[in-house]
Amino acid sequence: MPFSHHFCSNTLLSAVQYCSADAHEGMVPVCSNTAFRQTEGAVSNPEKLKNLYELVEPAFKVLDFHHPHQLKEGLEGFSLDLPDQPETLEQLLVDCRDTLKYGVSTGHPRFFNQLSSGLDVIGVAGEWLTSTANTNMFTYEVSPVFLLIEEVLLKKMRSIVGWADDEGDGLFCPGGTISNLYSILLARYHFYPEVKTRGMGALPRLAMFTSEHSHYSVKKSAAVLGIGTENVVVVKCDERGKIIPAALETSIATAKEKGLVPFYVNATAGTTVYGAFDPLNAIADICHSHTLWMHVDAAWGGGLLMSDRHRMKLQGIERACSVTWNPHKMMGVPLQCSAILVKKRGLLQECNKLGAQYLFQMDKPYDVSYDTGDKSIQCGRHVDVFKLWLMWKAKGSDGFGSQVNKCLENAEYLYDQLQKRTEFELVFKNKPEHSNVCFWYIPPSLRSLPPGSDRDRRLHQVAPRIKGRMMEKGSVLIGYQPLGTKVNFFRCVFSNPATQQEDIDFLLDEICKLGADL
Ligand code: ABU
Repeated sequence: MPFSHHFCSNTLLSAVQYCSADAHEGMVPVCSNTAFRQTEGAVSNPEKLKNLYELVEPAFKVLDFHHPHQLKEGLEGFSLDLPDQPETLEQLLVDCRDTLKYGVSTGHPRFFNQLSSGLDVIGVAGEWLTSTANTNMFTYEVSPVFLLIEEVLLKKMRSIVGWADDEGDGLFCPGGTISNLYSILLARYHFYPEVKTRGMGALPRLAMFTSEHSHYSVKKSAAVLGIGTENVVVVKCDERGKIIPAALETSIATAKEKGLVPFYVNATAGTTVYGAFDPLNAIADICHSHTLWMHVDAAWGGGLLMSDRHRMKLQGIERACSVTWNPHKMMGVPLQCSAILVKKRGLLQECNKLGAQYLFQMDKPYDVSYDTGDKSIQCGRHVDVFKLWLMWKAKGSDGFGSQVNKCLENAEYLYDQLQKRTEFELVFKNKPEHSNVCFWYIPPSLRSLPPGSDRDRRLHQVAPRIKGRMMEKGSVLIGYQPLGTKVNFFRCVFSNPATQQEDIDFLLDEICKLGADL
């Protein structure tokens, strides 16, 4: 049997066995019951997967926290130091086990800390096969199947966004920040192709627009691309965190009056903290009337396009010139998996092409348009597509839709509980649109204080202190942050379909326990 066939059939089972092994008891290997059912028909040993499903019990810790100096000093036979002589296989297994043990189980159903979470066994198998193939996405010569898989995925994602079959282009790249950076790079090149050879000195002073709740990668990209963070105009949002279209209009007019040249607007579909969706159609109208590039950062919200119940929240995304969509967030694909989708075909290649002759020879014995590496700002590019493709095969589009629905149902359940319980206050009253739920825990000592600066000062300290205790105990993990005038509050996000309502009840009870004496 050819090696690749042998590998393919064994990889899924190996991943199952790997995840089932005692040595990896710190991992939660599967998704929800729904995901299990979606997965069941796709592998040759459903009995094993069933066992994995039964392992989804939050009986172990989310993390076993140690300070950096403790890990550096070494713990119970676990040392980070590099030896001169080879270690034994037994020691390597201990090293693997302890790396997971002292890390964080982001697949745990009580890990609510990050937008990317969960652990999908088919995704793990995909990552494993990818590493075994150990190849590079720059040419068809070395990645024939993966490049065609990328083409199939990008086409499918563009059609889900709502673009016509003959429109569009795209790339998978390392994370949402880089996807957003591509969007600005392409917008600038679209309006000013001379920038590629003559640089920013040949251009007028450009201005770009993004909301106060948008991701910091927009400003970071402006810095990287030589546009400058001062030329990123931050537009006001409403109470819910959505950009105010009239404020965008005013900002564009003000920038023009100051002699700046607007060229780009970033709209967000699913903001990082509030999970807000900007009004895409209103933004598209403004972009159309001023001839501006409209980008939609749907890194977080893009997953909702997979759900018939929720995709209307992104109405207007089809009018964008480019879209960022991270399947490693809401779709539960193992990190990293992020796409930049571009409506104008050929722009990526024109903008980034340099034609290195040692890679992109034009006289190769196949259709060299499949050598897509010159579209990228990287040379070497990791294969991020196979795990997504394999998961899509295993679940179908409907399976992803069910996962998304489950996560948003969890968010609604948490929202309902917070409304019922007097120990908590919601940061904004509206029902969640995405899976983000933002709230304060009010300890007994603060409950009778009147609103004002003294209460705010004390409340600001509550979330970080609870988080510290939570990390020491390791029972659950949730993030916090201040935002604008709001003092530190918890942000709970759901992207792991393994999370059940009892995990949400546990979270709230645990916060009450950990914070009762504050
Ligand atoms: N790129 C945004 C990730 C933020 C988060 O996971 O909380």
